Amino acid sequence: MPLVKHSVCALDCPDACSVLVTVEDGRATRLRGNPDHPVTRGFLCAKVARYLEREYSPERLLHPLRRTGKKGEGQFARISWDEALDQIATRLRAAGEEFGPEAVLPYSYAGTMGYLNGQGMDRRFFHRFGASRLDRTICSAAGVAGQTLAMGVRYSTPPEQFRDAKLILAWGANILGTNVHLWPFIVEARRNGARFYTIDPRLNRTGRLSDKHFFVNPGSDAALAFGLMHVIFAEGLEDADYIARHTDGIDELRARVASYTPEATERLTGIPRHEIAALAREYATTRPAAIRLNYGIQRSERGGLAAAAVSLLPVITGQWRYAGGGMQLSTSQAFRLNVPQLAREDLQLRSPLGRPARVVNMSQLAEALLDLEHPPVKALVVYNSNPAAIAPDQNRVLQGLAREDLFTVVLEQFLTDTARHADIVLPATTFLEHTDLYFAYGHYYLQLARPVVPAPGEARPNVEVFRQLARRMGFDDPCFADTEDDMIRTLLASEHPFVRGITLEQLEREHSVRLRVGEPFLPFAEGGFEASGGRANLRLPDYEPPVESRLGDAALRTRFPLEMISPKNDDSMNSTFGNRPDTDMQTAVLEMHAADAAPRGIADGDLVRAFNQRGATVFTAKVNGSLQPGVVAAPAVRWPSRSQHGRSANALVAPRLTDMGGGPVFYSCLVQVEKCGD
Ligand SMILES: Nc1nc2c(c(=O)[nH]1)N[C@H]1C(S)=C(S)[C@@H](COP(=O)(O)OP(=O)(O)OC[C@H]3O[C@@H](n4cnc5c(=O)[nH]c(N)nc54)[C@H](O)[C@@H]3O)O[C@H]1N2
Ligand SMILES: Nc1nc2c(c(=O)[nH]1)N[C@H]1C(S)=C(S)[C@@H](COP(=O)(O)OP(=O)(O)OC[C@H]3O[C@@H](n4cnc5c(=O)[nH]c(N)nc54)[C@H](O)[C@@H]3O)O[C@H]1N2
Ligand code: SF4
Ligand SMILES: [Mo]
Repeated sequence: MPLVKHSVCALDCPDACSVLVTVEDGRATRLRGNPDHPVTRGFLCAKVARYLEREYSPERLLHPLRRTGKKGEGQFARISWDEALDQIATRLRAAGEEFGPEAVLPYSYAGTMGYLNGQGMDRRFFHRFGASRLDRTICSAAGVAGQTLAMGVRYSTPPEQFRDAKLILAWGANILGTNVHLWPFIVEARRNGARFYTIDPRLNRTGRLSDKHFFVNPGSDAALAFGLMHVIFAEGLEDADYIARHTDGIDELRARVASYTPEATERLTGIPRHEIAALAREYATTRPAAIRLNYGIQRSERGGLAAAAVSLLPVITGQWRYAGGGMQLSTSQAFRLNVPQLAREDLQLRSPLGRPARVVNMSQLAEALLDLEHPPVKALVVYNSNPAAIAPDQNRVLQGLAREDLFTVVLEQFLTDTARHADIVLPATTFLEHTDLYFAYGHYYLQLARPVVPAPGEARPNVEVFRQLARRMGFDDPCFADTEDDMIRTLLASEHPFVRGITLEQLEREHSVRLRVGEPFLPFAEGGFEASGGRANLRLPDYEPPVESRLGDAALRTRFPLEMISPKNDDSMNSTFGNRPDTDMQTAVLEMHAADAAPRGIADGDLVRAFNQRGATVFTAKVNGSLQPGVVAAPAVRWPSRSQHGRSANALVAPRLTDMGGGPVFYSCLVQVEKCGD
């Protein structure tokens, strides 16, 4: 008899879907979206509907491996778990003894969004060891910093409330591609008369279905937000009462945006002046209006300011007063669980360092591996991430990973390019095979998942690997013996009103539990900001075009005149499905405008080389109307080894950091493009 079991999609996606798994004779045979979940609503995205191909792929890693060939070659021999863990413990201990514990660097991101396997036993282990601390900036750091500057606290409009909006702006947000479970609420709103606009340098699937698309120059969103505010103030369309009661610095904001006339804003953003004025009026006078801001806007040099400036629009217009108004960037901050106790930062004081270790920014992995000296990074432990594909400045990252004196351990499900550089590869379980508790960044439901199928071969959860390593290192703190359930109870031991009273037993029964945020959730209807003495902070720095942009460094632009963005691929999850044959270079297209293709002798379907001072990548040209002249778009992340030239888009991306938060600048990247020789 087939059984239907509950799970949760663990991929790095705002939707955190509730999944129903059909299991027959211990094997999963079908995945579908839970029809009873208020956000999943019975469907999964196309990429995860096919997840069982990945689960049962013949390419899954099943046993620990030791490298036998050169780094990157992919030659390995099978070893036992005991041998693997002994060797890792010996090498980490040796690196710590010779260079100090900070010579060990963990590198992880969101391969799984589970708390336990993503930020649980691993954190405890590295804190107790005294390893360098990783600043996990690769995705959202600039946006977090910008929003915090403006609002102090980052609560968001719940997805369900978008159905009540009369105007929806998708701003740097490819909803159909990366957040598809918001879409049904937008459809419902439109059925009730709402208008839906997109603001993006690229006309993607979402833009094609919008009522109006605004092509914005990459990295100029802060200028656009200032330009909209200019019109709103000039025409007296602001909510003066809300501003007076809940904000600080209105005079400074008025002064800041005074020069952002529609004409000036058109020069900076590329959006015609009359459209800027019309959008400002419509946004300020339509109630409620909701903004779906996504992290696409903050992967540029001015990304922090962009997030801060856009965040002030619903504030100065009082849109937060209404259900169906406000803004959503991320809902994650409302998950006020006891994360400090899960991660046990206090263990750093018991490490040989006796103090918090140095911090290494994950967006500058190349610098960390090639330039750090006191101490150098001598051992790297990678899990839930594939830096060879996803990190900026790929050539230098690969050079760092190839260092013969670097001891690298990779916990993985597949032999990624990063794993190919490992000395020891450890086979990891998938979300269908281990217990975890999940937050979300696109809704307000906390979810529990138990294993629904057995792990194949000798694959183990990250939690278990770090528990075993702790034992081998002789860490006798009782927390290293915690079970998964102990860790979940630790997380739930929080007195915050959003989570107080949620128990493991309730999660076991209900699988998905809404945070106690109220329904509707109106986080700022009566103020409640935490930026400037309990108010929103309207004092923002001025905008400047990114160095790598059409209005940036003129000398650089003469050599590399095109702005390259590399937004998310609809068919993948970052590099996670990079082993699928259909994510190879056939689909690695460089989209460009005919006005840029023609003078270079490039026709649709030609092989082209995009290059700059950092590297080169080969793509198939796709000449279409998705971009304005001067902008080209590559797929976000492919495995370099699966690329025609051995490099993917990140070989072109600078190691420069964003204006706030120390994030990467994936979408501020000047390149030249030429046709490949015959
Ligand atoms: N299918 C799929 N889904 C995913 C992912 C994936 O790889 N594939 N990745 C997941 C992850 S890690 C994340 S963080 C989220 C991200 O979700 P999104 O933020 O929606 O995705 P991005 O592609 O990063 O950026 C969104 C849009 O921003 C646009 N953009 C680029 N530069 C600018 C700019 O300067 N201004 C403006 N206004 N727009 C700009 C891009 O063209 C893109 O359409 O998606 C998650 N979901
Ligand atoms: N050019 C460009 N680069 C980008 C972006 C872009 O838009 N453009 N987007 C950036 C963004 S927003 C992000 S978030 C990063 C994403 O960067 P990463 O977080 O590194 O994302 P993935 O490439 O999906 O790699 C996750 C890996 O974790 C593994 N994994 C999954 N579950 C588990 C588990 O339980 N245990 C272990 N041990 N491993 C597991 C998967 O097999 C996969 O190889 O990429 C960034 N890079
Ligand atoms: S990737 Fe996102 S949309 Fe797809 S199943 Fe997972 S959570 Fe849902
Ligand atoms: Mo991300």
